[in-house]
Parts: sequence; C-alpha cells; structure tokens
Amino acid sequence: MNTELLNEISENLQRGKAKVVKELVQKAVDEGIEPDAILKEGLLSGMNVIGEKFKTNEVYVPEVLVAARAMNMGVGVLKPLLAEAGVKAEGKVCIGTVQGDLHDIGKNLVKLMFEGKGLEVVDLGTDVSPDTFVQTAIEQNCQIIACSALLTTTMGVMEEVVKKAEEAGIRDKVKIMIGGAPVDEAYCKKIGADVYTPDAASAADAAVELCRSLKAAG
Ligand code: B1M
Repeated sequence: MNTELLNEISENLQRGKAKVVKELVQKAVDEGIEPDAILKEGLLSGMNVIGEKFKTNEVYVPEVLVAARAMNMGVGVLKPLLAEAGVKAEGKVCIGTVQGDLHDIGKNLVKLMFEGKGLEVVDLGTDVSPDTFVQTAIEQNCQIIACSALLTTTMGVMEEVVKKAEEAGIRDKVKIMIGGAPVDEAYCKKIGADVYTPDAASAADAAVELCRSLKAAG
C-alpha cells in the first residue's frame, strides 16, 4: 500500500488544505487503495493528530475547523465507495448529534457506514432535541434512534431521549443507540439505552443486527 500517499493526506488534512486532500484522496482511490484504509490511515489519523494538538492548546478552534472541512471533503470522495456495498434497505434509522452539541464529523461517519450497510438514514443534523428524535422516529417509522455526543456537558441529553421515547409509548418498538467519545457501555446501561458502540463501523453492524431482530420479532 502507498503509505506515503496516506501520510500526505493526513498531513494536508492537518494543515486544512481541503482541495489538496480531496485530490489526494481521489489519487489514492485511483491507485486502488481500499477506501477503508484511506479513511482510517489518511483522514482519521490526521484528525486524531489535530485532536491531540487541540487538547494541548497547540492548535485552536479555527485550525480545527479547517481540518474538519478538509476531512469532510475527503470523506465526500469516499462516500459513494463506502456506500457501494449497500443493498436493499435493511431498516430505517434517524441519527443526530444531541442538543447543545455541534460536533458532526463522527455522526456523519456513522451515517455513512449505516448507508454502506443498506440502511435508510434520516439525518437530523446537530443540536437535536429529544422531542425531535422521538417525533421523527414516530413520523418516519424508524426502527432505530441513533444519538451522537462529543461533550460531557451534552451526553445527558441521551437520557432525555430514552425518557421521551418511553413517554411517547414507542420504547418497545424503537431501539436507541448511542456513541461518541464521552459515552461508554456502562453509561448506555445506566440510562436504559439499547446499544453502545465505540466506532462507526461497529455501529453499522449493530444497527443491522437490531433491524433484523426487530423484523424477526414481527
Ligand atoms: Co470540540 N471538543 N469543542 N470542536 N472537538 C472535543 C470533543 C474535545 C474532546 C477537545 C478536547 O478538549 N480535547 C472537547 C470535549 C471535552 C469534553 O467534553 N470532555 C471539545 C470541546 C471542549 C469543544 C468546545 C466546548 C470548545 C470551545 O468552544 N471552548 C466547542 C463546543 C461546541 C459545541 O458543540 N457546542 C467545540 C467545538 C469544536 C469545533 C466546532 C471547533 C469542531 C467541530 C467541527 C465539526 O464537528 N463539524 C471540534 C472538533 C473537531 C473537536 C475534536 C478535535 C475532534 C472531534 C472529531 O470530529 N473527531 C475533539 C477532540 C478529539 O476528539 N480528539 C473535540 C473525529 C471523529 C471521527 O471522532 O466524533 O469521536 P468522533 O466519532 C467517532 C466515535 O466517537 C464514534 O464513531 C466515530 C468514529 O468511528 N461515534 C459513534 C460518534 N458518534 C457515534 C454514534 C454511535 C456510534 C459511534 O451510535 C449512534
């Protein structure tokens, strides 16, 4: 594999060179590098470096934003390829980043992987209220509500989503999945959500499993 090219993608992402990142990702695709490797070893590895530097105040919000834009440009090239494996809709999911939280890169990756597994996705964007998650699930007949949170100050909204779903009487029909850096398995259990997964790929596998088990249960 052309690791030099993947490093170049990572470095240009860190510098926020969106157009260059897009071109390099296309080049990597043309060279036959697996989309998954381009995503993980090029784009995500660059974003992780930025994340670490953000933590230690070596870079600030503007740098992170331009890197995020470059990430999204690169992902845009990979999107049709990652979705290629998709077959007939396995089920329907509404996904969003919870209220008060504007981080959407991870959520967008999860969405991509869902689509790649053939799930139909309603993307509610960021800053999504518990009511919106629940009303969308009802109105659009979603089998799964998928919540992403990146902040310790917003992860509590997920518990509200579980409560709202109970109040609306849909808790036995709709599964609630959670993910994002501050949450884990123990938190998932604590708030009464159904499934926690640590990354986008395992989220997609779990979502397909949930849709199949719901179908089997009638
Ligand atoms: Co923010 N930010 N940020 N930020 N930011 C973090 C999250 C932080 C950890 C940085 C740090 O201090 N080290 C920190 C949170 C601390 C905490 O709460 N413990 C933080 C902070 C504090 C903030 C602000 C408050 C900063 C400020 O203004 N003072 C502010 C909050 C704004 C708001 O949301 N209201 C803020 C703002 C921003 C930007 C706007 C500049 C930008 C977001 C741009 C965007 O998303 N469009 C940003 C970014 C980019 C980051 C970091 C650097 C990177 C996040 C990211 O996109 N990672 C982040 C530091 C870090 O993570 N290292 C940080 C890549 C992405 C692919 O990973 O989202 O974790 P992630 O998704 C993963 C998994 O978590 C999982 O799958 C994905 C990969 O496979 N996953 C799921 C995610 N959702 C899932 C759902 C699932 C399953 C899996 O099922 C439903």
